[in-house]
Amino acid sequence: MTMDLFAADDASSLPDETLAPGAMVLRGFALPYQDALWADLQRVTAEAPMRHMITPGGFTMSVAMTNCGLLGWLSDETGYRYDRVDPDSGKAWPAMPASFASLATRAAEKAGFPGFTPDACLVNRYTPGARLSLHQDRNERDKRAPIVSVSLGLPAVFLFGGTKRTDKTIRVPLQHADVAVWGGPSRLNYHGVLALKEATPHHLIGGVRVNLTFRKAA
Ligand code: MD3
Ligand code: FE
Repeated sequence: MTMDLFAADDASSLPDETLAPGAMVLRGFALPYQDALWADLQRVTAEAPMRHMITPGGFTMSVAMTNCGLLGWLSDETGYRYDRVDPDSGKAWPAMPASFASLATRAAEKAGFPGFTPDACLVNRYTPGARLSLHQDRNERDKRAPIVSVSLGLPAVFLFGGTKRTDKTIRVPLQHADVAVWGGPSRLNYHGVLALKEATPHHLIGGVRVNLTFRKAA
């Protein structure tokens, strides 16, 4: 019998999957949005450039970040928090583009979380070698809302663990335009991203990986 999981027109080449209760990967879900997302991201980064934040432990993060929406995620010597003001400009973060918000709402709905209206979008940019060590996302006030993440550009390996740091982790490959939704019982699971490998540049995004994470932070 011939498997039809990897049909020729499935750009992601991997099937959608539920990783744990509340955690779903929607393969290629962002493909119809990719040009709008990329154009809108250029406007966001023109206003709030990517920067390498400092961890509370005094290390410079290998992942470069910026934000859009009402609230932006920040790290500095004093800790992690959300703030309405970009400390580099002293101004509010750029507004969340409509293309970003509608993709996030539709993906959340498909994964079983209707009515998701994010007020924060953290933009992460990985160059080869950049990584995100195992952590929980717990700075958001409303833990009932899911987090939606959109992968663009080079592929990466995502580490998905349990609710304790020492729980077993699984490795999940994430490709261009894959969208993941993390909510319900998975909302506080530990997770991270392995060091990005050098690869042939993506035709739209180039030789980097960009991840958009949508949150309800207020
Ligand atoms: C699993 N970013 O910015 S988002 C982050 O690819 C972050 O840049 C990763 O982790 C990235 O905090 C992955 C995926 C994600 C976000 C929240 C989660 C996975 C999650 C919350 C619970 C479980
Ligand atoms: Fe995270």
